[in-house]
Amino acid sequence: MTIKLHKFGPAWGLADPSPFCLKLESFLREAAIPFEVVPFDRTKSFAKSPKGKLPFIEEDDGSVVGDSTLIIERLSRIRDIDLDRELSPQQRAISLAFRRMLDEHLYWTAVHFRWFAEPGWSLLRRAFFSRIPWPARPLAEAMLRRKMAAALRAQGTGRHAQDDIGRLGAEDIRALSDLLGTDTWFFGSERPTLLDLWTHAYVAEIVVPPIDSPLKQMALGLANLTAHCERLQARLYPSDR
Ligand SMILES: N[C@@H](CCC(=O)N[C@@H](CS)C(=O)NCC(=O)O)C(=O)O
Repeated sequence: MTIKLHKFGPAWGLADPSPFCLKLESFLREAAIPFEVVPFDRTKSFAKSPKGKLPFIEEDDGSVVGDSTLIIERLSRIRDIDLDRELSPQQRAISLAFRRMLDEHLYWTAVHFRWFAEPGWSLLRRAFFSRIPWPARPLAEAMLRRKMAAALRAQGTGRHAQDDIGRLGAEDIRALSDLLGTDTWFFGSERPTLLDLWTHAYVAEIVVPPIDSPLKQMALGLANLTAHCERLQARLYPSDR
């Protein structure tokens, strides 16, 4: 029962440059679900994905499932896994609200600082587009950037001034730190909960890549959050260190 995981692949010292791919892989590792990674193929991976995005998985029976959250929900249900089993209904509700904040709000502020601010864009460009041969490279860059700008604008973040985007994202990061407090894992749990996996994915994607931003400055100033990120990285990705 080995799952095939379609993701982008290692970048910037992390298992993946996408927080969605990273949190799904963390879930598979934490829940000890066997998986193999299917190498990213620029021409095939998105076409094969049911939602046109990464990550997605293929199961033994041929099912192809997209969306990190829906995949985690499905695997948890089918395999009777509950990483939040120690949490009260109130803690589960808070966890859900925070996870949605990360997926639907913090993510977009981070997208801005990777794609539309410096030094993010220059670094992202070098990391992800340099292998595309000339003259396809500038076309691919322009096309993808246009697509990201449209998505960011439709979501709303793309309509804000950069200072506001930085402040809004930094507020989310501070809220994570405040909620974590002095606990090892959120809510004083004995082991990582879903919110721990989400938080690691987003904080690592902000702190580890060599991209400076107000989000990174905020995260680096919060010792409990950076320690939490390193703790989860050491637990689930020991050989990547
Ligand atoms: N809700 C999805 C979001 C996945 C997502 O947005 N993935 C991005 C990479 S971070 C992607 O594949 N983008 C390609 C595109 O939009 O064409 C999930 O949780 O898996």
